[in-house]
Amino acid sequence: MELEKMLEEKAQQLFNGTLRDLTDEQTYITLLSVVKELLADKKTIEGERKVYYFSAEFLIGKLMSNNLINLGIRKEVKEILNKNGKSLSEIEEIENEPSLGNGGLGRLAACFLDSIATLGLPGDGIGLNYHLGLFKQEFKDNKQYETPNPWIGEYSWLNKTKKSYMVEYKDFCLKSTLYDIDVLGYKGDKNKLHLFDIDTVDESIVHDGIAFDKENLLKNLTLFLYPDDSDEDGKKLRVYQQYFMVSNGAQMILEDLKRRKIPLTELDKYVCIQINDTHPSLVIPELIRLLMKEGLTFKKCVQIVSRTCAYTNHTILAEALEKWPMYYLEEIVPQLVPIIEALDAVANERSDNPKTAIIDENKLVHMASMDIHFGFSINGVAAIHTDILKQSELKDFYDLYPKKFNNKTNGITFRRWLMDCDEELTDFIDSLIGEDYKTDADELTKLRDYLNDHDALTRLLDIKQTKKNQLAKVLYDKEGIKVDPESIFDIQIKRLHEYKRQQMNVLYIIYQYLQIKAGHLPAHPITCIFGAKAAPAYILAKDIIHTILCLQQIIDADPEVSPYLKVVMVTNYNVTYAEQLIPACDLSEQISLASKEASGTGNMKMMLNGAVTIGTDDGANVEIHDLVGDKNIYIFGIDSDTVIKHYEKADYHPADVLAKDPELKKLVDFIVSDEMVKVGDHECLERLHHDLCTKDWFMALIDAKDYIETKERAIKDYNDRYAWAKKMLINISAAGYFSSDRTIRQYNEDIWKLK
Ligand code: CJB
Repeated sequence: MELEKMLEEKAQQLFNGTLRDLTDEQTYITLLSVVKELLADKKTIEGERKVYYFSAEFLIGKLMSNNLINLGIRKEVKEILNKNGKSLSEIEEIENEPSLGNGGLGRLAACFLDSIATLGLPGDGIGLNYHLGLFKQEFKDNKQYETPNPWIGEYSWLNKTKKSYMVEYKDFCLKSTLYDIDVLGYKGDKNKLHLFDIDTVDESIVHDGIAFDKENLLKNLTLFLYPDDSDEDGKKLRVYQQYFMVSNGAQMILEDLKRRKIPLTELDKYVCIQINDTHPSLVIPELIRLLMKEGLTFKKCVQIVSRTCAYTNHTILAEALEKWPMYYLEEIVPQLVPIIEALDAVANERSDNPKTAIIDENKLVHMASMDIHFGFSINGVAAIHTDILKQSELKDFYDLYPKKFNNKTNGITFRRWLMDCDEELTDFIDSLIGEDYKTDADELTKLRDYLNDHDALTRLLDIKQTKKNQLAKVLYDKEGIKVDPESIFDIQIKRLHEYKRQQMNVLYIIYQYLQIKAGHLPAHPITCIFGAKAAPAYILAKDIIHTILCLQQIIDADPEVSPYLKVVMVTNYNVTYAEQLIPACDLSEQISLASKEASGTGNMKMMLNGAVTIGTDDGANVEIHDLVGDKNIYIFGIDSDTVIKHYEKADYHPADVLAKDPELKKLVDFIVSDEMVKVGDHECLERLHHDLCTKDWFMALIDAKDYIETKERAIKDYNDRYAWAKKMLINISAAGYFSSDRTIRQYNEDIWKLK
């Protein structure tokens, strides 16, 4: 049936009216149910062998626009709505953003699902249906507060299925309910995202922000993503969640094999499980347990499961490599304990190196170690990250299993991160090189032909200006903040973490503020935009947010400074915000301490949207640097080998740096100046100041001077608009490598081997 007729009929059926009469909310519901029907009619991707992507996070973002693009009907829907007095973008505002992820790891999983389906590969996601997901961020008195983020509501993309499994814990069983979300490939067929849940979750137990009774599992199991783990109950809740996810997933996979009459001994021929970081690692002992229940020997099960599971490592930060005390497992899932002990024994037979043991001398179970011994592939997420895994972080494992290690540099889906978020740029690229790049991203290199085309460069600058104007309006509407759209938009958006060094950006802002106060104006006015959530129990991260918000207030109130420098910390940064910020970015801040950012994917998104990067040679920045060349990126800072040596020798002391550099000391001391203390909380500011002066674990002070100088150079260069436009075009033209379609092709060729 014709689309318009479908929408009218649905409007009639649901609201007894015509499209024209409906409110925006009714229009959204009408469109949602029509699109869900269109998705339901789509073919499921079939194949003998299938990948299951197990992940604690799927940061999928709003789905309407993406589904319309992948169905190939966005323009048509827009026109139909316009004809009826409505705007698609206003209708899309109605949709709640699913709150199923935190950062790059979760967004990567979402990009991967899009690319897997787009390439026509059979592959589903397996995760949990968190009712409140990650908290919602609010600011009060220049501080972050957390509140619940309910997103499901009466109408959503979730489809309740009839599938249900019993998950056994020590003292009780939980019955799951499975919800599915259709994942449609671009102009293709569909896969599914499976989200497990329980029916008894009770959102009303949450009080005073996001506090809740951590022991009441029937009510809290799937309430939050990453429930506060600063106490023991919180840590155990995470284990309950992880086991719930993997046991359901494993049972579903085995049930499917049985339905297809495939002997379970052939699991590895038909199924590949990609373990996204260590949160789903319990799938290994759980699968072994389930197979043993079917009568297979332990030895046989280990062999099958080891050929089925592959592990992706996303970080070298020790705190993120999970280690669970054995007694938690004894208390929660005792049925896995003998299996994990037996796996540890196998690992110890293979190597007597205590560093590769699964259970250490403190009876901690190292999840990553289990993945590496009993997975057939271990990958890092950018070239430098994989090298660091091989050469230092996981060296003992690499020596044991050199062939298992491989690199898969991350990628992003161009459907969301170009076609959806920047229609103007997409149309412009279409007009220059056609549309083939949408399925073959390497085609973007053809843009290089326009490097000396004055009209094309002018148009590129115009589009960036349009996106900046749009963002300025969003910031005004949402935050009540006025920014100058002619200023440079310098953007750092990512989880708040010391290794990402938002605090170093703070030092730049202080530098610029003091310069302006001293009468030295910047080469161009600059707006420094941040978006970041701090984990609720991460005190220093919250102190950094506090410092940024205090600076924002001081600068705003200072008419001498505010025409030239502006600081904006957006509230509740999420995927939807990212879609508005990224196309408007001039200067992309990727300033982690070299060696610490496994890859980064925001760096790729901004590059694709014509931003120029200022960054360290870290993560995927290294590959961006290689692709665009020295002149089209601003690289600064010490390199990863130097960083690693500092850690080995423990010879970095911030006090030494400050003693040698009084100018830098002035910047650091400003954090606790009278001006700051007047608007801020002395304790928070003092804590950050003290940390920087005495610890500075991520070496912000080593790189600060180079960073400031490099940023000043970038700002100066920005004034030569055509030279800058060339840098922009080179960045866009080189971004094809970072399509997640490329990444997924590589996963498939080297690891999954699906047809
Ligand atoms: N990452 O977002 C997270 N959460 C974690 O717990 C560990 C790592 C990020 O994963 C991304 C996807 O691979 C990387 O690009 C990013 O560098 C890393 O921090």
